[in-house]
Amino acid sequence: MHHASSHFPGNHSHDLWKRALERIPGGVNSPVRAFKGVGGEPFFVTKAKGCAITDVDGREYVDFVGTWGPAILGHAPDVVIEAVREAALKGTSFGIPNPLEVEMAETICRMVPSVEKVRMVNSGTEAVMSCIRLARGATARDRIVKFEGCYHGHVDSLLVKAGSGALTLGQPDSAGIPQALAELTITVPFNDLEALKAVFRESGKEIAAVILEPVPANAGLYLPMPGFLEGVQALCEEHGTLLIFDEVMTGFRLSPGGAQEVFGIRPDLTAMGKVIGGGLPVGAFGGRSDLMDWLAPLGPVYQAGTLSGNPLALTAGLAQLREMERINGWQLLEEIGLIFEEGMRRAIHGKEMTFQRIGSMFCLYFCRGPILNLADAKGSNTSAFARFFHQALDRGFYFAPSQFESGFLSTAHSCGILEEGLKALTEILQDD
Ligand code: KE4
Repeated sequence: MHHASSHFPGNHSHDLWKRALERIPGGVNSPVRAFKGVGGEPFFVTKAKGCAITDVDGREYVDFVGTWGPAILGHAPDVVIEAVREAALKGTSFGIPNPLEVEMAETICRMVPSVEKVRMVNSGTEAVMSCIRLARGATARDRIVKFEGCYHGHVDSLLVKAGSGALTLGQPDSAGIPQALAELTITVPFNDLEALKAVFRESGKEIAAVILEPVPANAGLYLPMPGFLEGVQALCEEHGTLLIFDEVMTGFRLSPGGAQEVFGIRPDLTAMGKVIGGGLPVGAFGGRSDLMDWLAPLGPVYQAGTLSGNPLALTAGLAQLREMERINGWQLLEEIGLIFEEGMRRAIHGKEMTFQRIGSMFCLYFCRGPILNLADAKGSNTSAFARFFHQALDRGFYFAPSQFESGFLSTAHSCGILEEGLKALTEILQDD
């Protein structure tokens, strides 16, 4: 395995890594950062601006991850930094209603029509966890259906993998998840309406909700086949089951209204995050008023959070959303995405590789496509991916350190930067 040249003497990342391993499990605060998927040691970043990130040794990289989604305008956009700097002078947290909470709620409901009421939380996981509890409370049903390959944060009920067959009860996908809980979650392959129909035939009246990433971006990136999302929605409606879209990554990125606007589907509940925090800790969940009114203090479904609606996080998120609207960032992202896609398709022409993209989200798989579900994605040659990752990194281009993640473009990825990146990637891929 080719390892990044992170071992040259006086390499501060290496020193930090050794210390991190002493005091932080696996040296990281989130597993994907540990480079387990690509080998080698992670580098430590001290600064990020636009599409550039700088490590502790002063090396600069072009960032194709963008902190997994929030950096839609690139890192540290001036409008966000200025707004946060000003807001910080007025305090960082009140724990008392503040005007920004009203503004953010109105903004989200304006941009995402299916969301009539919304509650702020502090991470995507918390947003999804709250949707699950709300769906179970409002329907008085316990079962949940999810799709293989979709990741919804580290929610107990959703760290569950398919049992031996799609219809069998879920198996925990992590230690610490009680079997009794895992069994309430049924997992079926994405893009497989027949499997979902079978689950509904078997357990329809017990299913509180079906949750999915409308565009799965945690197993690389693959897309719903035509009619799939509509089929899922019809089955939910037929059985009184709620439809939850996890748009933590796609929300406010694929369009102002997220994937649900692109595909014309109105889910009952939506989990959101990332972009609306401008890089600060934020999540949100929302949907039909009659469902959201089940939440405390109005209704019997409890949900709370000390830092929910935090003024700094909402300042950053509102500044980012406003700027995206001012420059019509979504149009720009599509233009940037097209340039990148054309270049990537030329670079991989005739090779055992597949490039998939929607808007500013993409994945380069090291196997033949199309990739339509997790089983297809698992066919990728992960050693080839790891070699590509390190060759790109050595040339100053940072991609997600795992084949099973999505890449992200931002409005800061100028034509010049893209050309440089595509030139380097073409050289790397020619050598293979
Ligand atoms: P957080 O709890 O990490 O804020 O959000 C969880 C989550 C929920 N739903 C979707 C669709 C998500 O993609 C995520 C988190 N995304 C990962 C990227 N694969 C975050 C990166 C990480 O885990 O460090």
